[in-house]
Amino acid sequence: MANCEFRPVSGDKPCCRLSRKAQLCLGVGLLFLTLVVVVAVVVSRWHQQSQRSQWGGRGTTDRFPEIILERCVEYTQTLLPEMRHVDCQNIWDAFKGAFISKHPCKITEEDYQPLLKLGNQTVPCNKTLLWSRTKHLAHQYTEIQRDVFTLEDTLLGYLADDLTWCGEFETSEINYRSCPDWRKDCSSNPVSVFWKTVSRRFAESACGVVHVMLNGSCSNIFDKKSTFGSVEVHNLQPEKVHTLEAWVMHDGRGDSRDLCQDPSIKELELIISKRNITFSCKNIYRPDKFLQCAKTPEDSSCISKI
Ligand code: DVN
Repeated sequence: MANCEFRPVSGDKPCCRLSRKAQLCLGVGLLFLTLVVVVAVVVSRWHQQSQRSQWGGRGTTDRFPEIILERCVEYTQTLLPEMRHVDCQNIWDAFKGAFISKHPCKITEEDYQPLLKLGNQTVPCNKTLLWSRTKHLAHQYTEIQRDVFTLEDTLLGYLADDLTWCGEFETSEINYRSCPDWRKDCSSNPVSVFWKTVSRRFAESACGVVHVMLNGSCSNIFDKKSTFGSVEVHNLQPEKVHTLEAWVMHDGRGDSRDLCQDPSIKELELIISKRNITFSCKNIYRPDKFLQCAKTPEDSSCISKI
């Protein structure tokens, strides 16, 4: 039986045989080279990752998931018990689903529809307060006048007020390092789209006399580019809202001008009138007294002109 051991055909030089030492060196060299390549890939991926998530705005608020859940329980169980039917875990899941694993500059109002459905809430007629550049004062007012609602006094506005959040495309991570800024990066970011979506719904569901608190100290008291001016004004429903009344808040230092004659207020009046909604305007010359009279309306000084 022919010997099957491989023997080179005559004239073929046997392949060179490396010494044991050379083989060891070659093995170590290959191992080292492999390691260098792996490290290079990991560092490059990390660098891309860190570069990609360097947005111009602050990152997601620390403890964002926990804050949403805590606020939801507080609102539905304590602040407004008629909302106690709401399942806060479902609310969080819907909120998360709106932005997790999605590119934070490609968020749509559709992404928030499941959350809006779960957080649907009816504000009584004549009890909606809109605002622009007067957030603190508006909330001081509704803190006293508990039957009047700003958006932040409804469940969804209460959950998200003053928070920031965003995710990253194709990862389930929340980005706590940075989020897109609506001016520097993109307007279709999770926070801006949220406020635009809930503001639209808030205006659409308003009825009766709607009030808006405006800042008389601003150069343009009514700003068409603000959320109030670009979203809410255009989503009030004339079939349900018969009057929009503007409260122009003075700085309280004795300015006696009639700021309802301001050109920007006249612009607001024209937009609202064209939408078949009656427009009225009041100067609130003394915001401090305005709040005091909300607290103690029976006070004799509250019957006089504010
Ligand atoms: O009527 C209220 C409320 O109901 C809600 O719908 O929005 C109205 C108030 O928004 P506004 O008219 O824009 O009033 P402000 O005071 O100009 O802005 C309120 C806040 O929203 C500010 O903190 C804005 O951020 P800023 O200017 O301080 O960096 C913020 N904001 C406005 N437009 C935004 C935005 N935040 C994120 N994305 C946007 N597109």
